[in-house]
Amino acid sequence: MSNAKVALLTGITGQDGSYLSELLLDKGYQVHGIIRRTSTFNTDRIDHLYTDPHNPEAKLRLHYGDLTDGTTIRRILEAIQPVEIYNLGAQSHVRVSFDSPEYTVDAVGMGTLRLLEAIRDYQQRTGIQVRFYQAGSSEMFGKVQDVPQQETTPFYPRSPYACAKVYAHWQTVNYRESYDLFASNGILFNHESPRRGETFVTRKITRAIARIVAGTQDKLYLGNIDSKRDWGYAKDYVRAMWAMLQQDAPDDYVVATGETHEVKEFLEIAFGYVNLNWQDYVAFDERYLRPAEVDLLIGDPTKAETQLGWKPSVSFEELVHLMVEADLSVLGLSSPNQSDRIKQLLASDMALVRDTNGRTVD
Ligand code: NDP
Ligand code: GDR
Repeated sequence: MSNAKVALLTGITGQDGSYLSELLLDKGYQVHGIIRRTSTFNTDRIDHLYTDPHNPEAKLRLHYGDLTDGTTIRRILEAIQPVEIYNLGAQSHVRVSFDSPEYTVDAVGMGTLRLLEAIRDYQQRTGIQVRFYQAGSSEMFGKVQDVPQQETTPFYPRSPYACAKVYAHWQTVNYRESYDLFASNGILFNHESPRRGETFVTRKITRAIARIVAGTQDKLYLGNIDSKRDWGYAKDYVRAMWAMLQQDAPDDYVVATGETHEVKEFLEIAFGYVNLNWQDYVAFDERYLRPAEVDLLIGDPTKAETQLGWKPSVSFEELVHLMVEADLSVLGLSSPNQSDRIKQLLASDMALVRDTNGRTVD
């Protein structure tokens, strides 16, 4: 019988799920993930971590389930008896949440409640304390009431996704205060990586650049490029999630870089990295506008820095270069401006970037 700590992740197949799994496995955890049954494989981001489950030494195990299915969540919890649960699962695309609000709110809002209810019952019945991490978002600040945004800044959500995250945030606080659960909210600002979903603006841009350099794409259609985001590196941000659950007491933390940049600046640095001018390639398509936009996000990470000892390790420019370089390398290309630092970052990250060159994404 192994003495490894057991962690359960929802959203293990996503960007953050893959980095967090790597971190937890490195620390000696037994990691269990909930995956959705899909008609095609959706485990590309964690395939490099997976070993045959018949091997008793296997440290990563996967279970079919869904945040919209409370019975299965309860069953998995009872079966694996985790001491830490990271709730990363979500329909996480803000624009799509306007198209599918009911589903988004069910998975993001009610899904969190289902997990909290399962933990509450499990903890009361067994006396085993479970530590819970809720993946909150800077989108909850929406139409911002303070600049920069801190833990005390009031929320003003501007999408079905953000409304559901606010609900999940307050339920997490409510369960902490009502049932003595160790439940912490991360309020994470945008974080990106070579593993970022292909339809978020950063990856859409870097993937398009690789295709433009390869000669298979000539235009990139975008929506609002004036909005400003506080963008960090996802691999840095999962360290903060873990640190929150190692504290003496549960709490809520903003995780951000403290810098903000327009989408336009991202374009300029990304195209500049392959010696191209973005204005020659980017065109506007109103399809990518949102009914309500979040214009400016910039976080104040002081509390995470002082209490968790957390600091980002990758600058905005390095992040952009890394993402472009990763998408180029999938196509067998590289930038003439590649530095040793980017080579190093790429080597420690690239294992599983998908070759989506031929795939349709929007
Ligand atoms: P991704 O979109 O990359 O991953 C989402 C994950 O959730 C995937 O594993 C997906 O599974 C899973 N999922 C989707 N719907 C359900 C469902 N109904 N039941 C169970 N699982 C489901 O997100 P990220 O990794 O970028 O983000 C992780 C979490 O952090 C999300 O909750 C997101 O909202 C939040 N967040 C993200 C930020 C960011 O900048 N990345 C910032 C702040 C918060 P599948 O692979 O099958 O689709
Ligand atoms: P966001 O990320 O909405 O901040 O949510 P996204 O990359 O989708 O948008 C950032 C900004 O870029 C503008 N934009 C476009 N966005 C997309 N996706 N596609 C386009 O073509 C496009 N053109 C312009 C957007 O309008 C927006 O202003 C992300 C998600 O990961 C959430 O789950 C998470 O909670 C927040 O970050 C923090």
